[in-house]
Amino acid sequence: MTKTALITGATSGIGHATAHEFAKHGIKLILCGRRLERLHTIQKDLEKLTDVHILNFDVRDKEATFKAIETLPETFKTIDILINNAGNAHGLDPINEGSIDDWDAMMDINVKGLLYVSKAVIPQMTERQSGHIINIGSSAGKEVYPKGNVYCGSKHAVLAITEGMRIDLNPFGIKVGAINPGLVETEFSQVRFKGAEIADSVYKGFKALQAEDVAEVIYFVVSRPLHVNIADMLIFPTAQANSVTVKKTF
Ligand code: NDP
Ligand code: 8X3
Repeated sequence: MTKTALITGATSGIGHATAHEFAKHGIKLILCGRRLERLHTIQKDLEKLTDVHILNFDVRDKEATFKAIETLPETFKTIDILINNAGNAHGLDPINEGSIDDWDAMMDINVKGLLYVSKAVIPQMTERQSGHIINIGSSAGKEVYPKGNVYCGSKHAVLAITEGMRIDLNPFGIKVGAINPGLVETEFSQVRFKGAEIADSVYKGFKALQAEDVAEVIYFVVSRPLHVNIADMLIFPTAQANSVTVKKTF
């Protein structure tokens, strides 16, 4: 039977690549993001491969999140796979110098946004006693690095919430897991450094993970047999050993 996946943060990076990977395998898509024009362009592109519906909302907006998911058309109402991917780092500052706006953005998007979307989708999964939730965590959810403070906190929270979801949704036969990448070359650093020049240097001197590398792993995870749940996965580029150890050519 054709499955339907809802992917947050599908306008760019890992979410966009995952949409493409799923479309190649005929999975129906509900693609979410704030940048409507991009959603339209991606929809047009992927509709050559599968059915695509777009939802334009900010995951920080509780009401908009619930409304978007409640008003899905009948043919997209049954969500088999939820990919909680929307998120970013905002800033890289020691805790004594960090911006409260950046902290709000990371906690509101990476943690609370993930919870809002999950709250809107989980009831139909518990009712059907089936479903698969994948939360995109990070290596930053496994170890804290200098100046990573609140971003690392938000991703540690994602991992704790993932474990909690897996326990609480266990009686319903719902799969829950986290995929935790290291350095992935996406718009992530542009957002983190607000377009400043330093963003261009983050992936220089080594081969970072590409969004497609992570997307292939996500498809592998969702395509396992019913009795197999990949609960947690840490993926680094070969050049990276942990958050602060990266073998560069200069
Ligand atoms: P991108 O910046 O390329 O993509 C982020 C996506 O999140 C965009 O599609 C963006 O869409 C969406 N998004 C951001 N804020 C909101 C919001 N308020 N409401 C709705 N959607 C939002 O980064 P990545 O693809 O790299 O990041 C995806 C996930 O992977 C994030 O959770 C990130 O923390 C995680 N990650 C990234 C790593 C990396 O090195 N790149 C490593 C480990 C984890 P739009 O702006 O259109 O709303
Ligand atoms: C993104 C990876 O190391 O930039 O989650 O925090 S890192």
